[in-house]
Formats: sequence, C-alpha cells, structure tokens
Amino acid sequence: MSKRVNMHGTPLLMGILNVTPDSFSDGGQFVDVDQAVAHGLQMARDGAAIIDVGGESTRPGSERVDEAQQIERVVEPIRKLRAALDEGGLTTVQISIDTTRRKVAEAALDAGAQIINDVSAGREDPGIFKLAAERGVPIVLMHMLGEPGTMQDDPHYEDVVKEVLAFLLERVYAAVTAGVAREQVWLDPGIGFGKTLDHNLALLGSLDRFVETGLPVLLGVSRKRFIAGCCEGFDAPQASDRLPGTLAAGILGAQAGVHALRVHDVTEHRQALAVLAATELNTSRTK
Ligand code: PMM
Repeated sequence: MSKRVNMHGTPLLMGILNVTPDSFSDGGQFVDVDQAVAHGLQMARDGAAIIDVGGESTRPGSERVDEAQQIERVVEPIRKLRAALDEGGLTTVQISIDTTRRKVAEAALDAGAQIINDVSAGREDPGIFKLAAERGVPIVLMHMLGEPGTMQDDPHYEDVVKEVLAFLLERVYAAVTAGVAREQVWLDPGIGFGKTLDHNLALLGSLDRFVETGLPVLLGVSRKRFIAGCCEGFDAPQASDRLPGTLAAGILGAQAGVHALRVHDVTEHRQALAVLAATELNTSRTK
C-alpha cells in the first residue's frame, strides 16, 4: 500500500494569546499583562514559532472593539513579550498581531510584532496592505463571509472551496497591487467564519487546493465549534474539551502541507506532529 509522504515539512505552531475579555475559548484569562506575557513565553518555550496577540474577539456575534481600545490592550503585552522572548534566548520566535485595523497593526509592529494577521483580508481597512508593504512584513489574509456579528446567519455558497479560494486569490491580488510582495502573503480558509459544519468539512478536506497556490497556508481549527458538530451520537464537547478533535484536524492540515497551525495547546500539537513526522520519515526511508 502506498502511503502519503508530506513533502512540505512539519507546520509551524502559532500560539494563541487573546488579550480580550470575551474570546470563545480563552476570553478573560489573559487580560492581565503579566499573565499574558507569562503565557506567551510558555507557549514559545513549548515550541511555538509565532505568538498571535489579539485585542478583539472575532467569535460569532461578538461586539467590535475600536482601534484605541485594541491598541490599549495589545501594545504593552507585545512590548513586554518581545523583551521576555529576547531575554530568554527565544529571539527567533515571532509575534503576530490579530487585527483588521491599520492603526492597531502599526502600533503592534512598533511594539515588536513582525507579522500581521488580518481576518478581514484587507477589506475592513485597506490601508493595512500599505503598512505591510512599507514594513516588508508577512500578512495573513483570512476568508470570512460578512463580519463576525452576522457571519453565522445562514451562510450560503454554491461551491465553498471554489468560492473561498477565489476570494483569497482576489485579496492576494489586492494586496500585491498595494505593494505587498506576493511571497509575504499567507492564506487562511477561515474555518468557522461564516460557514456551516458541511462548509468547514469541505474546506478541511480540500486544504491541498489552498496549498497548491504555492503560498503559505495558515489553518485555525483550535477548539472550534465544528468539532462539536462532528460528535453526532455522543456528548458534544465544550470548547475546553475539544483538544482531541483539534489535533485530528491539525494532523489533516499537516498532511495537506499547511505552513502553520494556529493553536491554543502547543505542547500537545508538538507531540502529535512529532508522531506524524517520525512516521513519514520512516515511511520514506523504507520505501
Ligand atoms: N480564528 C480566530 C481568531 N483569529 N485568525 C486566523 N488567521 N485564523 C483563524 O482561524 C482565526 C484567527 C478565532 O479564534 P480565537 O477566538 O480562539 O482566537
């Protein structure tokens, strides 16, 4: 039997650090700056290559947070985390800023962030492309249908994979037109952002189509609701109990060749990915 060998390498882990009171899984846990910094540092020690700091929850139905408040929430944790990472010898660990607003991204980059993660893919504040271009930093462009407040109100697609891919390629074009280098653009299908269970599963089953674009793909499945949706016939897990399903979906992503996984549980992903990598290496040796 021929086994699939992942030629793309093990995905990077992006540890989630939400400095928000209301994110669906870790909301309120890291509002205190020192606690946030300690958690970011721990994730880096555990093997995260990137720490994703966000000051606005994008869970379904969430309230928007204005620029000033996002800046207030993220700048100090980023500055302190950058210093702690450098002091701890973790200089190669990068910090990304999860925001749709140029001003917030700019303040975060000034404080020590090196990657922009924009879940609106530059639709909310097109100036974010100019910023990414000027600073020469990578920018993640994620697909979302509509906006967080209403995205789960009966989302509809004719062909979800085709439409999400077309949307992302159009946004890549917009970014490149604004001056962003193509190789600095990452794609993210936006699992859970304006999608039913079937839509999410179709995207997870077709990640290779996104990888085939040649651009790095980021996958965010950690503790998301679609995992509970898969659990027909037994107790659907709450967000904090969705690690097994998260790992399964992350491994699917790794096998498809995604570049990075956005995760809450770094150590556990490292172990799961190590088993996958060891198996693939062994398979390729014995072929
Ligand atoms: N998911 C959330 C927030 N930001 N960014 C990217 N690029 N991809 C995602 O899937 C994503 C994201 C929502 O999850 P959280 O509330 O746990 O941060």
